[in-house]
Amino acid sequence: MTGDRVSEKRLEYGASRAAAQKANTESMRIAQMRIHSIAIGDPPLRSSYGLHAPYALRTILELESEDGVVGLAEAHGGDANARRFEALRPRIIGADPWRLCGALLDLIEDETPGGSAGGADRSQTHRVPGENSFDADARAYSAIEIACLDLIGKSVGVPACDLLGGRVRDEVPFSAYLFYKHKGAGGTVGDGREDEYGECLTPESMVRQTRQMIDRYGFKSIKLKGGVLEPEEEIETIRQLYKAFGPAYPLRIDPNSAWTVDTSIHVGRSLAEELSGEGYLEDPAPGLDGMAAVRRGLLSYGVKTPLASNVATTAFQHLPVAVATDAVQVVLCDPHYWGGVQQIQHLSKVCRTFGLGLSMHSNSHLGISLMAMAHAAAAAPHLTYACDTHYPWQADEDEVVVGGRVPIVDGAVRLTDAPGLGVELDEDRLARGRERYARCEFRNRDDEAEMRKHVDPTWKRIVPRW
Ligand code: GKR
Ligand code: MG
Repeated sequence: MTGDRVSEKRLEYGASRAAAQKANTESMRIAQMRIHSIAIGDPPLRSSYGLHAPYALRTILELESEDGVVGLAEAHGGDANARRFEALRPRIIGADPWRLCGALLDLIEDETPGGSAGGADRSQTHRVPGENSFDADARAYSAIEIACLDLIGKSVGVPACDLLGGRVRDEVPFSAYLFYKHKGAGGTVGDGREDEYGECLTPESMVRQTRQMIDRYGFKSIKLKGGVLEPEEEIETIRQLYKAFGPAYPLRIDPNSAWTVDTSIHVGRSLAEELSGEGYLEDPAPGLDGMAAVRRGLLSYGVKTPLASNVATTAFQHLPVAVATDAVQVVLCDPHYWGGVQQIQHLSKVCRTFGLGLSMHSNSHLGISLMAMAHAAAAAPHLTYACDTHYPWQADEDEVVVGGRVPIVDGAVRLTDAPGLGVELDEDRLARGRERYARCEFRNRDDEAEMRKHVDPTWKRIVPRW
């Protein structure tokens, strides 16, 4: 082809592409955004942050195209998160969902020195540093990306994970997520909800909790939320779990920075065998410095248990130091605050490049989040551990998707050919979630305050405590 023919062809191609895009964008403008603040029952689970309130808060986001297709996402809850979405409304309405994430990239990519993309170290608190912080932006971006993928997937009849190059697995494994807990099932106080697991504050009751969860969901690995009892009692809990389930069921323990470097090394040494194989020690001590010191200490005793993190490592910006100091060997990603599904794909590649493992973090959530997590995991080539999920702690009566709870079978969520995330919103269930939100007193998560109300009026979060 001569030079002229080539440019003609380019022009033709450009013209037809532009026409196709015009047709697409005409039918694919976002016409409506609905933000629903809901409350869901949550049992009195303990962690080093304190105590879960009887309700966990979530935001359900709906993006509807002009032709009536609705994309869904589930995000952190409470008034501040809802306001963040509201503030973004002018950038969302009228936008093309195929292009929206590109147009909003500034929410996750201000990486200039002193720029907003810091990603909070969550050693000290769960709370987002500020409504207009990078964390708040990254959370909002994540949900918008997921809702766009759902909307696009439902428009073209393709599952969300397959829009992004194609799934690398059909089944996404999750682990049994164990918590020390008080008696109670959460939800409306005194409404007689069944407390499936009962009080669990001893090693023996934790073995029982694990058995119940594994019997019901078929999980093949186990994570214990620690940082609640004296370290020796938590060591004993892991030992009993190992006796009952190991080594076939890999074990992890996560005290959310409750231990000093010395205590972390002591626990790591004491549990070297129990946490071996596909186990890990998650966020034992605060900060990347603390984690690096724990790693050095453990290696000096020949203990190679990997250190995992979703507290000291919450954003890409943490990775250079985490890698250079060997503070973290397994990153727990989370599509809810790492920037959605595509950022998890990028993270997966980065982790592989630097020889890090990849797992997934969770917080109290419903089925839309579970499906977003499953699609993110399915689209991430290098995912080396079963993901966390709080889903077993939530009740069917709080679920908002059509048909009720998403099944976890043999410890895994199975991805089908259903378009988008593969779930639809049930309007009645959603309305009940909104009512619960209107009725309940909570507007943000404050586990420390709950601890003072229900367990110990003098309780304060001390990091590290032991
Ligand atoms: O639900 O109490 C909890 C957990 O402690 C959660 O908030 C953490 O963010 O599961 C999380 C973790 O792995 O650190
Ligand atoms: Mg963790």
